[in-house]
Parts: sequence; C-alpha cells; structure tokens
Amino acid sequence: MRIDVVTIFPAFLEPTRLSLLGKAMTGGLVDLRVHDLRDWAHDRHRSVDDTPAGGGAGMVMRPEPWALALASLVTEADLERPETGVSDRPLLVFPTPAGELFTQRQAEQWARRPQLIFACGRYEGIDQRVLDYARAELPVDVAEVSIGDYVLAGGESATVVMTEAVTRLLPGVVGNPESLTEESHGLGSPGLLEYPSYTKPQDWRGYPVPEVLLSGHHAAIMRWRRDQALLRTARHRPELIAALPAGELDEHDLAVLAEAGFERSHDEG
Ligand code: JBE
Repeated sequence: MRIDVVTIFPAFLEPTRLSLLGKAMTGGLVDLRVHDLRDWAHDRHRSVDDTPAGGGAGMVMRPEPWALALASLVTEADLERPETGVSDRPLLVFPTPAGELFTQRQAEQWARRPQLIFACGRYEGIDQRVLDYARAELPVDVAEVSIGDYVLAGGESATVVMTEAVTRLLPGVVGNPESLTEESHGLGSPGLLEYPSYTKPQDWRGYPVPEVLLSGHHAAIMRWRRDQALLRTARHRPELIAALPAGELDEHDLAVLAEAGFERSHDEG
C-alpha cells in the first residue's frame, strides 16, 4: 500500500517509522512518503495560509498549494474493480474535527485501497474549495474524517493514528493472523470491549491471576472472559450494550449484567 502524507510539519510523521509500521515499511508492504506542503507554495514567501473570508479568528490554508500537491500525488487511478465493486481508487483523507467518525470499519475498508493520501490541515483548516476540486477533478474518493470529539492542533497526529490502524490490518504486517480474527472490531466478542489479560507470575506482589485462568477448563475460561467483556462494556461503554443485535445476549449474559446492576429487561437488540 502506498501512503502519502502532505503536511507543513513532516517531522510529525516520524513516529510512523517505528515498530510495526516501520517493519511493514522495511518489508516493502507499506510505501509511506511524507511531503512538505511548502514544496508546492510558489509565491515569494512560500505562504500556505491567509485570513478567513468573511472574517473571524485564525488563518485558513490557501487552496493553490494544496491543489498542486494533491494532483501530483494521485497515482494511476483504476476505476471500480468489477468483481467486488470495491473501489480501487486512491482515497484522499482530510482529517478534521468536522468529519465523520473514524472507526475500525473504515480501517478495514481503507486497508483494501491501493493508495491513501492524507491532507493534514493546520490553523483553522483548509479552504473548502480544495475538497470540491478534488471531488470534481481528481480520480480519487474523498473523505473528511475525525478520530474523536476533541480538537487537535492539526491533522498530523490523527493521521498517525489512522495510518497505524490501517497498516496493522495489511496481510503480512501482524505476525499472528489469529490476533486479528479474534479481535473482530478491535473489541472482544463482536460488539463488546476486550476482556482483561494476565501473565506470569501467578502471584505478583500479592495480586493473584484469577483462578479460573489457571484451571485448564477451557469452557469456564471462555465463559469468564465473556462475563468480563460484558461487565467492562456495560461500565465503560453502555451504549455498546444497547446497540448489540437482537439475540446477541443469552440468559446467562443477561443474568451477569443484572447481577452487576445493569438491567436490560429483554434482549431486543
Ligand atoms: O480528529 N481529527 O482528525 C482532527 C483533526 C484536526 C483537529 N482536530 C481533530 N480532532
């Protein structure tokens, strides 16, 4: 997979050269290229921003350097793959707090693309006409995406997050493919948060590993882990419990939740 990042702070992307992603890159699975937007700012001061139309605080990134950068980074664009209907076009991503929420679902879809291009805005964002132009004139799909409901100083750290989420899903990047199939959507059982993990020693400073995990009783261990996942989810993310599809919770699940004070009268999904 080819990943291009355009930013006025190329050094911000250095963390992507580490660990898993770094291995994927040296192994040739990921071709990550970071570009300085100012390389496409051709005025005398190589300026990338200007005051907002209509007034207001802050600065807005000028459209022309962005258009030049993005057009030059779009590689050969294939159209739809007929067998799957999955788009084979590059995906142009604008990280912005005003975007749709990035999820594991997106990460899985994006991992099938030949190229991702991240356009990292700073200041109060990028002139909206850059997106209009890209949608109308570049052979790419365009996404405005947020990694969460908080305001960052720019799209760079969000790009690091999304890049990591996508590249670890590429075939050959994670050594043990089971660690991917088991996690479903980054969560434990489908729709639930992950259960807690333990390792040796069995007794650490007086804190024991839960006995059931040492029992060798596979079914009991699976049951305990599901109980823990249910309780964690109810405590930390009650909206995920409410969103579980009908039939996902059996009598035992409901009893576990009820005993902990989380009532869900009937499993109606
Ligand atoms: O999540 N994001 O992609 C952002 C980008 C820029 C600023 N804040 C964000 N949350």
